[in-house]
Amino acid sequence: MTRTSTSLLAASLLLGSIAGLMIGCDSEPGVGSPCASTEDCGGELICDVHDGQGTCQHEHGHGTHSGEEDAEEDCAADTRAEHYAVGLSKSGSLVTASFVSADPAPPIRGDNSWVLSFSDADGAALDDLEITVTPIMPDHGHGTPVSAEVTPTGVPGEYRLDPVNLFMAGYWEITLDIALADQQDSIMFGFCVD
Ligand SMILES: [Cu+2]
Repeated sequence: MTRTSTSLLAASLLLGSIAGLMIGCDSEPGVGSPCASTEDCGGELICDVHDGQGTCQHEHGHGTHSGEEDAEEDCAADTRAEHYAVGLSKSGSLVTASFVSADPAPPIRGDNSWVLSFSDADGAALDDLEITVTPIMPDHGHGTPVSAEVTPTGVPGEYRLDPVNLFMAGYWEITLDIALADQQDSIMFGFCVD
């Protein structure tokens, strides 16, 4: 092998592992990264595909797909999940976020488009927010490779989050990290999708 091809190979290996680290969780590169088949996932991970979107996962309850109905039943009874309604709101230390709409409603497995209204403790609409949306499945230890775009709707304090990608049936926690001026807040909604 020539020197050039060796360093090219090293560079591509390095790039590959960086990409894996960026997508996966910090301790286990690979978990949550997109895949077409199990060969794309290293080690003991399997490629878990739902609705044409696959991510590398540890073999968990529904990894074989045979236990999927059980997972749904468990999830419907999950006391952590909120019941979606227009006006459903959660407050952090500074900010309150309320649902203006969800499309579809209630949230489903797959892509969701949400509009939320953000206000301060006095109920005043908050603009110029920087909002990061992070959906995870706490019981499976993974997120989604699809990131939601956040755009102001034009109505004061209102932002559209789209797509909120909840690609697997079960319980999801969607965390909104909010930066306003020099302060930070965080709000979490939990939903069960099937
Ligand atoms: Cu999962």
